[in-house]
Amino acid sequence: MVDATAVLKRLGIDPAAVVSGVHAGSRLEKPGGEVIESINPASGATLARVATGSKEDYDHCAQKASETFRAWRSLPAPARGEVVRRITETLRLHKEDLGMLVTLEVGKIRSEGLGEVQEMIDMGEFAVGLSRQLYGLTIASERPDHRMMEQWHPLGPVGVITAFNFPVAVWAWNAMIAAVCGDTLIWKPSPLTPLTAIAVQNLVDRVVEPMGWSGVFNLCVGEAQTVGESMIADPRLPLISATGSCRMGRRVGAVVAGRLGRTILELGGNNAVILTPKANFDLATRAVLFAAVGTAGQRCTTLRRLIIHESIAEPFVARIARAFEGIVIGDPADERTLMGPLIRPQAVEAYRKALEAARAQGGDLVKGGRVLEDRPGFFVEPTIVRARPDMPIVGEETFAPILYVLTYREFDEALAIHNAVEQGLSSAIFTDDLLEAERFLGPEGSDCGIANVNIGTSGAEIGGAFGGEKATGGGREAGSDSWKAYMRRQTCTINRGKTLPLAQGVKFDL
Ligand code: UN1
Repeated sequence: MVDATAVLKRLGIDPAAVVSGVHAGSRLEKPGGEVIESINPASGATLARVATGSKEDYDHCAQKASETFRAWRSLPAPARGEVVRRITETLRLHKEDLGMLVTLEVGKIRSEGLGEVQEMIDMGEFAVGLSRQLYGLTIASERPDHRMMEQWHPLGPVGVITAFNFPVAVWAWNAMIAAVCGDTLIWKPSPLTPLTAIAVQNLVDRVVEPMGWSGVFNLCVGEAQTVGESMIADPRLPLISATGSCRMGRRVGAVVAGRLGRTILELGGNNAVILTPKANFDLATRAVLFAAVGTAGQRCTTLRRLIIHESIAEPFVARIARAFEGIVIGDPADERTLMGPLIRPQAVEAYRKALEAARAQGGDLVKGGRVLEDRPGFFVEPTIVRARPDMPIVGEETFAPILYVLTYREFDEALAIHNAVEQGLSSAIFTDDLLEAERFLGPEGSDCGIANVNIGTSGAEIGGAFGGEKATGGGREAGSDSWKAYMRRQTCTINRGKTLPLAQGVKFDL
């Protein structure tokens, strides 16, 4: 048994007290919102109670973030990078405990809990390097003795809304980049995972307080209706970066667009693998297992649809079904476990309902399908359903380990099935045929933000830009040039001459 109290205490959380979920520069002793409970989904037990923020508490955070922005934006970017470097170092020192807290609060298996913290560390290191870059361009000017350039300035305080399933890594995608870009932030984590957020905030505070930079990173745990709505409507925040469901994204997108603010939206996925007869089946088996069952099917990048050539469907599905039998479901803190619980009873209900719908719409259950009611916690079996692409349930993202198997005859049909869903996050093809792979990656191939060859749909590295198209929201976070969304671009033209030539040959002489 893990000593949860000891883990929490080492991360600055006293589970015997009501823990404050609001840090506006420093911890607010008595936030005014409701008190919520953090539940361990593997046991149903309460880990701690958390006081959430009221609208007024949110306002405090926004004020602090705005005030601090005015100074932070003028600190040279490499000096901001030094703050991020120290935060990253602190995360590295607390990787074990923080990873364990992810396991306790989200139910991720040990290796995935640790992997999540590693993703934060990777992000921090990426951001430190970036702090000495943030490159602009010089552009050839058409006017004599003129120079044109493009530079990037800090944008402002950023609102960061994260989901339960990557409770800390997605904060790092945003926070590490925003900070080196000269932005401050207010973080609204999922109310299902307040403790991981508070633990991260405590670690960050330990670094930034002595450096005089409290107020760069602010935290406001709270409900969507209070903290979330205040945040998205707040004109002080030029950018809202939100991860969650398409429904949530539609609301955030509409409200922020209404005030002509910017958003980065990372919403639902309905990710597929196309498996062709030319695939390496050993590789494909392992990839399908991790992508479909990893994190108990609760990643945005989870594999939900297997689009397989009809000639190989029977044996391959049998092979996957056999492999499912070897998956140890149970206590995520136990090193042997491969699949932990779902996050809460509502998620179990959604799993049950999706299977009911699949059955009613003509799907065939191949494997799994049971809720494991014989134990405490919110456990279900990983499940395979033979389905048809036109079944409405196949178009939906159910945050649970349900894999729909769809068959195809012609390669073009596979691509059509692949792209025929609302969402467009992650995708993959398994084939050793160069032309099939290249067609998948071509403009008429996968319409997703992430497209892989001989790799599953989940588990992206931070170096690339992460995000998707269509109903996934279009935002990009983490690596590549995602940082540009956190800055404002300025085009500058400088005249070093003594005359004033006008662009486009316009004459305007007295
Ligand atoms: C998410 O599920 O919101 O690519 C993020 C992956 C992880 C991130 C998932 N690196 O699966």
